Amino acid sequence: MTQKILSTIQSPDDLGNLSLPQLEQLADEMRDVLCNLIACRSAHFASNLGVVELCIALHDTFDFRRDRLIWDTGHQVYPHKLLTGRFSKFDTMRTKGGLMGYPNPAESEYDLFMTGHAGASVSTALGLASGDELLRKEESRHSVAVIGDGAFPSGVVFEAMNNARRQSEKLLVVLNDNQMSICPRVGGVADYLDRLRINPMYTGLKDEIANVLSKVPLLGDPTERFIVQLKEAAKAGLSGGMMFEDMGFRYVGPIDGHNIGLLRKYFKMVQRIEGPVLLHVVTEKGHGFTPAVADPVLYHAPPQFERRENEIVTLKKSSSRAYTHVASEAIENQLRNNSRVTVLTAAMCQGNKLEKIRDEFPERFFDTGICESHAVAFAAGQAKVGMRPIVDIYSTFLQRAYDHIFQEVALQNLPVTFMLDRGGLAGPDGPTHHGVFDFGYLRVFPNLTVMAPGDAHDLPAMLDFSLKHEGPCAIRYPKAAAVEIDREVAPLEFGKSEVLSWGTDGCLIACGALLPRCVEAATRLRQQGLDIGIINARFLKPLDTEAILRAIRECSFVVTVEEAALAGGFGSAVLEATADAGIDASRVRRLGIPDHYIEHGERDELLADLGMDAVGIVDACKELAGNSIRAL
Ligand SMILES: Cc1ncc(C[n+]2csc(CCOP(=O)(O)OP(=O)(O)O)c2C)c(N)n1
Repeated sequence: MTQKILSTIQSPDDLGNLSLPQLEQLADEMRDVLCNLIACRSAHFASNLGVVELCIALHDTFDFRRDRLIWDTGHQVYPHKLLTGRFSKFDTMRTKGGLMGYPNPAESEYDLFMTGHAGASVSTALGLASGDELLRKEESRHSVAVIGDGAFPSGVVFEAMNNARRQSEKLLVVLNDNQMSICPRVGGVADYLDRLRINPMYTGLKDEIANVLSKVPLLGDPTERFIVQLKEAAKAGLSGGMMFEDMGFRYVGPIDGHNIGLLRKYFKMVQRIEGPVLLHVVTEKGHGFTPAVADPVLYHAPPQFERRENEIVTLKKSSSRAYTHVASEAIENQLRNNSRVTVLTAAMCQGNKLEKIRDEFPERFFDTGICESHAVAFAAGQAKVGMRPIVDIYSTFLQRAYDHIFQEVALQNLPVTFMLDRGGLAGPDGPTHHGVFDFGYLRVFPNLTVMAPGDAHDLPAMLDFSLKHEGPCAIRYPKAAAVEIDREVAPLEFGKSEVLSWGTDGCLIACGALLPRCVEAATRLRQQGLDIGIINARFLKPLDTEAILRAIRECSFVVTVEEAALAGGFGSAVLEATADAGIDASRVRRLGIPDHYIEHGERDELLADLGMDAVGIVDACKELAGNSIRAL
């Protein structure tokens, strides 16, 4: 398909020149571009297909250079990028230096916040509206949050709604209800939305509606009439949404989110309503591409696929086994062998590879929805009465639950196991998803044991250890292929590292899955005449000070290697221990994530840029070896 219309759209201003059929044609062209992208590389897909018409209608009605728009989470922002001047760069999506897969203010004035975590849109939209109102710009601006039904039950959304009535006149929350999170949505709010869908306004029990609405005179301003109609329908119990109405929102909908004409009409109407409005829009995840509609879970962010017409696709799955697989198999074993073990995910059943576990152990599997804070506090409750909960949450999303890790778990010394997937650089998702702060944020809590497997052998042993340990534990591993280092694996011992070898010239101490790169670097250095030892730290907390300080005392230099922020991370812990022991730390070099946000790109590319691949580790060692030779 040629993008005859899309290629003429430089900005949303150009939409105003198009007729409704042309806008519909534009929607088809945008879908085609989305399909072409996924045929090149893995990216978010079904959610984007679902919001094409919604996006067109929003940009056609509002002026988001003046009005404010926040796409919650931001994974469904591709159509928005297509309409806001980024079509020509679209094929660079999610590649290093190219477009980001999430909103990015550096790319466009239409992207206000860089986002990637779910749930904050209503708060930020409310803050924008409140700020605009306080600054009293001469024209009033609208603030719009578009939020999916998966993100909607996040606690923070209700915190925002609880405050909306008092704080803004011009807030529109568009609830994009496609009945899916990544997996089917869960919980009481989901049931409530299902009930709203059977409301006569949506199902078209026109007689009933017409009967009530016929009381409203047909004369006068259409918006006024619309508002009176809404009130009449509410009085007659037909409009639904009373939960939102009771919270101070005018509830409108549900309406068909694939009908551009209807969407525009409703947007124009709600623009004129004073006070916060919740517009309930029903869409289909994957709309317009049959395989994605049939399997929206797989097509949420599918692997690259080959496209043949609209029906037949071949997915190019990666063959390598990832740490996530190793973790889910280890969890499954524990569930099988210990009836006290439970597992919790916060809406990431698919990402955490827990589907088999969900189906086999439904009573001990808990999907809380995108509610990480609740998941952690809930696990604490289970642990208190004698269960052994495993909280399986991506490193970056666990940040949401920080206070509960502290108060409900660590402070109580409860035996909760945290499995932090995607610890380290998350690749093409970029800065919102890199799990690089966890070493720093976990290390500060008394009682909490923090481990990072050096390779795939370590991970099941760490889980086993944690489930026998009387206190909370965290195990952190990356989004990467699960490499196994060929060695005689030392049994896991509390607070003990594994010394792979002692070297006479220097020592590499890895905390986590960059260990294989250290092994590779040491091999290369040996070929160049340097004898470098390797330590697999295994424990970030408690730190194996005995082995680590011995290395610092005995070797000409030590390099610590971690895929985590240097600030507060493993290397910091080593330097603290060195200073506490009164040892000179000047020959310790730390490799890790520097004090800035890391862009998106393939993990290997990013590691190479940061000097954290085997080449970078070799270079660091050679430089230090040169320095120490000169110092003699
Ligand atoms: C705090 C947080 N937890 C988990 C995720 C992972 N995640 C990304 S999209 C998504 C599903 C969102 O569902 P919904 O809001 O309904 O949007 P849809 O994809 O259905 O359009 C999840 C769980 C996240 N981005 N942020």
